[in-house]
Amino acid sequence: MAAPTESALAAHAAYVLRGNDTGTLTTAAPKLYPHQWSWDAAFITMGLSTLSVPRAVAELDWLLAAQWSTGMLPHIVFAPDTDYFPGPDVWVSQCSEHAPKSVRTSGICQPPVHAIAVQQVLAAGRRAGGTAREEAEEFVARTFDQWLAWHRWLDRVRDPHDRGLLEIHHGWESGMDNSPRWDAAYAAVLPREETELRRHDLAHVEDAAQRPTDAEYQRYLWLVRQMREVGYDDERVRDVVDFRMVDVFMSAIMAIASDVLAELGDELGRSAEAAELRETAGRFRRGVLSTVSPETGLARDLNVLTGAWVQTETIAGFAPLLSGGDDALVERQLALLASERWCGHPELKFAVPPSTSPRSADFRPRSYWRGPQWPVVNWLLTWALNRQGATELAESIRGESLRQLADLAFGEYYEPFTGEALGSRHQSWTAAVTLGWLSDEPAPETHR
Ligand code: 9WN
Repeated sequence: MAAPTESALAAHAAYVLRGNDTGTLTTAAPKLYPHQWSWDAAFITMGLSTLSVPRAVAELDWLLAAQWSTGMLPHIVFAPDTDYFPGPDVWVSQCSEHAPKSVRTSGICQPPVHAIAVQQVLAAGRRAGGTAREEAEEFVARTFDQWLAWHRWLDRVRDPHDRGLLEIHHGWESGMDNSPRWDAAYAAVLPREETELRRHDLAHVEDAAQRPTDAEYQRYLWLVRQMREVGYDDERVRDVVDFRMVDVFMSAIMAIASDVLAELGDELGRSAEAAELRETAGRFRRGVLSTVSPETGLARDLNVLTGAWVQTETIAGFAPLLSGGDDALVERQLALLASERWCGHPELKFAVPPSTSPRSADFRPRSYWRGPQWPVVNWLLTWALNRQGATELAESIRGESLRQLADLAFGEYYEPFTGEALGSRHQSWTAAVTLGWLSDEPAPETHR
């Protein structure tokens, strides 16, 4: 089959987003994920902003309407009457006085990529001009305090010791659910009671091996139960939960998103808040750098309960490519990312980073976050690389990604050697990042 033209690819991506639009929220995927997910919503908004600024604004407004009074943005905002497991009856968000009354949500969070999406909406509005510009500018001014509250909550609740590192209480919070990053921590989660599993997800993939196992789900559900039993109280959760990990990739996102939010604060004349956010960004940038292994040059997660570093080679090790702060390390990581351990692996169908290095003993090419390539993560990387001036590698990953996406499946993730789409088809954030890459301005002069 001949590769589609860029405009045909864009039209297909737009069609996917339109198809997943319920009128209020865009579901993460048509069947597998029939609700709004927090970090998906940010990427989806970025893609929607290339089509319609008002629709993009509506997506984040829907998410913000579900913000908890503590400032937390929940990882799922449930749409009514669908068969996702675990659904609102398992989470019971209303057991917390801080949860929104108008809608059911989960009780945990996901990586704070949202400020990046807000900035993209503003840029799209300004490119379009007229009412799109007005609407985008009004949106930023109207919602700035909510994004600030979200960042302050993460800072206060998830980094109580000011180390510049965020703590998570569930693999789902990382967005990389069954990554080998979490294997050692999950091995120590021993459910004292089994939960009845209603695995609707398995009906929506061709092969159950592409999804986490039942044993993994038992652990996932046990943690939900521990948090639910203390009403998702921020302080008490820390005392009872069997999973407490420093997530270095999420911490790098916190650094860069705080910088972006500071830039938005500057635009609004909120100089005190902008200074506060830059201080936060600097602290998280240093926090990420403090985890880097001198031997491998990769950043590492940390088990808060045992003090053990996570040694496995996953894409999260490249957290400093997002947050920067050490030019020599960034150069080392750029060379590593281009090497045979990653994008330069000779058997890859498309030269884009897999979620786990194919040279790692933990690598599984078809299993979710254990090896497949995730276009959404690769878009985030190219966005950050461009911001760092590493335009050459960014451009190469962008070009290879668009070749990967030319199958028009808009897969959730891809088998690295065969290029086969896995997981859900018509995944919203995959369509969104396709639109994002297609609307990129030509790269400026290459610095690296
Ligand atoms: C659990 C929606 C979400 C993504 C996550 C991805 C997957 C959910 C699941 O789907 O997680 O949150 O049911 O497996 O791992 O990153 O946000 O696309």
